[in-house]
Amino acid sequence: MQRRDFLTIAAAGVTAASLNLPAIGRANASDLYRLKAGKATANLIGDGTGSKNCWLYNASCPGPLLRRRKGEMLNVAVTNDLSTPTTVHWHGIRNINEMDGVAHLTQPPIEPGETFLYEVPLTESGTYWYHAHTMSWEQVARGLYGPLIIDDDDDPAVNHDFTLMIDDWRLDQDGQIDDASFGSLHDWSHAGRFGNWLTVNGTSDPAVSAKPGARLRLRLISAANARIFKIKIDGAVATLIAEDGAVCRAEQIEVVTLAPGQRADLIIDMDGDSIILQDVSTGTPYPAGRIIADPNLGQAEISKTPINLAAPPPIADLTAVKVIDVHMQGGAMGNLTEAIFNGDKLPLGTLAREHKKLWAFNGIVGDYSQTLAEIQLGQVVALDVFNDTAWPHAMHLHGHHFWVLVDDPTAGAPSGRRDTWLIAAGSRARLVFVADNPGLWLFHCHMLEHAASGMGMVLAVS
Ligand SMILES: [Cu+2]
Repeated sequence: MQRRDFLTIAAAGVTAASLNLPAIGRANASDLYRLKAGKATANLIGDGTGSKNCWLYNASCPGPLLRRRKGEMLNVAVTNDLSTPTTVHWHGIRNINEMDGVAHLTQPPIEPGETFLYEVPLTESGTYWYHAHTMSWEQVARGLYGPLIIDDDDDPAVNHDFTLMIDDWRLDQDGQIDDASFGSLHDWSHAGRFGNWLTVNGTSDPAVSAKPGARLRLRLISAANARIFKIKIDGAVATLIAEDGAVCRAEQIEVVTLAPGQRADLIIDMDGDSIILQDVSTGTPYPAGRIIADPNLGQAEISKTPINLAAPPPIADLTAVKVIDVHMQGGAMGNLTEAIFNGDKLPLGTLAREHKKLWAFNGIVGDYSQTLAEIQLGQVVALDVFNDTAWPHAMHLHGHHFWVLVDDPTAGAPSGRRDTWLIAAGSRARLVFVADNPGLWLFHCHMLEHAASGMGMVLAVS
């Protein structure tokens, strides 16, 4: 919270860039995508400065758009051209466990020079993303992520389908990624690593053209390490149709809150000249992209017809629910005095100084070797999460989507299922899911610094 304002470096002279993402073709024989993680330069500022110390997939920022249809396989050969191990997580996908991309839990890390073949069944449509899941607090912050869209025959008809991947980067005065601040104990014990430069699809305040009168689908994806975006939409009425890839009850919305890892799908009828997107999370509106009506593209008929959506599924039967309490403590200004780490009870100061651990679930510092609960396959589970810390946390469950129940009716529980849910400081949420996917699944904070310093454990479903 210390650096609330984005830097103003190179604020002038930024040229409009397209919102359109590069897509990579698939090799015809086996429908195989290829991603190579490597060091690359990204034009984050947009004036040609070039941020040279990025790590990207296929030298693209964000990584290439991967697009498949529901029911297909996603086959991706990931080559590690970095000098450090990596893996790829397919965020929000109800994946088979050995393809989930969590190093040391679901697969060995992909070592430098190695290639790993991910074969992911796609059982649900919607807006997802992929990102590094090894030292993600650094690898995602350097740009190792990209969008993953799964189409469905039932998708609402639109004239344009735009994906907007939003990120904040911490850049130094030369426009380079601020290397020195990686691993800052202050960030790890507070809100996480906040950036000072906002990009949408890898550039600043991009603009894209649309047919006047078009119906648009906007797919917003947050790739931030820690910042909670609030994206305000001016110039048209937006209807929220899906969150975290899953259909929700359609509702009109002016500001979309996106915690790290979350997605929101909107339908917008373009009946004016332009649509302006701004991040208003800091109190000072910050440009986040524009959609401009261009008569040269020809007129599109606004379909004033209602948006046909399937209803979100009703919540699972809770009569035989297995309740798992998750008491989250730790961090700065919290009430955690000591916690168990590798079998020893240690004071928080020792944990912080000697082990860089700051957070605990139920008095135990979390990591991928800690089992939070063993769950029978098919069981209905409620994670009763109490955020007993001074910070919000974006809790992400691998391999499943959950319904969200909250005590406070004004807190606005979603109508559909989520894979990532923001829990405010001092509040509680009940996350309900059917454990119908066997394997070892992480439940962790998607503020990536928090995950690295204790906010994550394993749910073993068998
Ligand atoms: Cu957190």
